[in-house]
Amino acid sequence: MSKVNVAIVGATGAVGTKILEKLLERNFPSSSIKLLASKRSAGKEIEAGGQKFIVEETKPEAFEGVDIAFFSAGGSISEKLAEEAVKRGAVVVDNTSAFRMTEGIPLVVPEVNLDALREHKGIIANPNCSTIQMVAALEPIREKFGLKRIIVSTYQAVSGAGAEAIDELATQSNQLNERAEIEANLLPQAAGQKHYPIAFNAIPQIDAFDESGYTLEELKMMNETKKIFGMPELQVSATCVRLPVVTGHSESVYIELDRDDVSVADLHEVLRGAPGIVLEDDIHTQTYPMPLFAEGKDDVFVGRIRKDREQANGFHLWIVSDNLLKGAALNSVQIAESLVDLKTSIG
Ligand code: NAP
Ligand code: 3JM
Repeated sequence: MSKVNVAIVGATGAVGTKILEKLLERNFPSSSIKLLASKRSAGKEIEAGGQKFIVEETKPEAFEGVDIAFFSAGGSISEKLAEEAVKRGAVVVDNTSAFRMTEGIPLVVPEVNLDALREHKGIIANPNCSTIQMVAALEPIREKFGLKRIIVSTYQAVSGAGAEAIDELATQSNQLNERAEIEANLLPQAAGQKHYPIAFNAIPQIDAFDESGYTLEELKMMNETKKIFGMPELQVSATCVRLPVVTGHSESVYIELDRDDVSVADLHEVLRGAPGIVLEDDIHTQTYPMPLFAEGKDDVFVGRIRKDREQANGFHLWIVSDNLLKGAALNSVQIAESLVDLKTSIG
């Protein structure tokens, strides 16, 4: 397969827009790119990389002749249309949570488990944004020293909740500046019973609650991490929090290794030079990752690495990445690039 026909479902959204940008920026070998969204956007013109694209409505017939279809329009759209795309010969790279935990569907972060791609039967799942940056940063450590346990707290940006959530933060910030009443219509969850302001706040709920008391976002991180690492026995617990940051998720991660003879310098050594990872860890120069500076960058940034003072095999890390890039669009495009390279069963 040399050149491929591509479709992006959800092309007008926060993630879809970045998928198109990344395809063009990385010279993805496409012979055509079809932009798909809801009926509301049909006919809309989008300009990117000096080219003009016209958005079409997402219908089963739109996938005729498509080789690779990126889906990022929500789980229900993927559930309804991904199989329709596969039926017409496309390989689907799905950005939603619809198929991530389905047995037989690979859940891929290329730096971690590229080989899983070979097993695909038409659909490949892209993990949750918070999962991707965490497993990408932990993989070099896991590979060298073994991993027993992860406890993570996230500090997630509003762009992870879509284009409307970015607008809501901007509107509320203006309302606060003007001493006007703050209107909250979307977060933590559009379909939820209550909405809270995100401006100057921290909301400890992302997605709906499960009976167990965890949120679905937390369960995604816990379950997806075990699947990607192929370690059902790994102990993982997550707390996911939304912050008034536009783009860039941050994570405070506590890990326990298989060994208790590892030093901070050892972790620095394995992370330095690891693919897609940038070590920013020097307290003497106040060097550590921050979301404002990760925005627009492809890498996962790691810093504030400390050995736990009581637990010999315990370490604390601070991991930051652009949630729309490595957390979503870039990882999807890297999956598609690997598909082309591996010349798997498409085209
Ligand atoms: P967004 O900014 O709200 O965009 C939603 C996109 O879906 C828009 O293009 C929208 O088109 C389209 N859409 C809505 N209803 C549709 C329909 N009935 N048929 C076809 N397209 C429809 O959201 P986002 O942040 O880009 O996220 C989109 C999805 O990607 C999320 O729901 C989530 O499942 C997934 N996501 C994944 C990751 C990740 O993998 N790490 C991260 C964030 C999001 P219109 O403009 O026409 O409404
Ligand atoms: C990130 O409406 C939906 O199905 C989308 C919910 C959503 C997801 C998801 O569950 O697919 C919003 C933002 C994600 C994600 O990546 O898991």
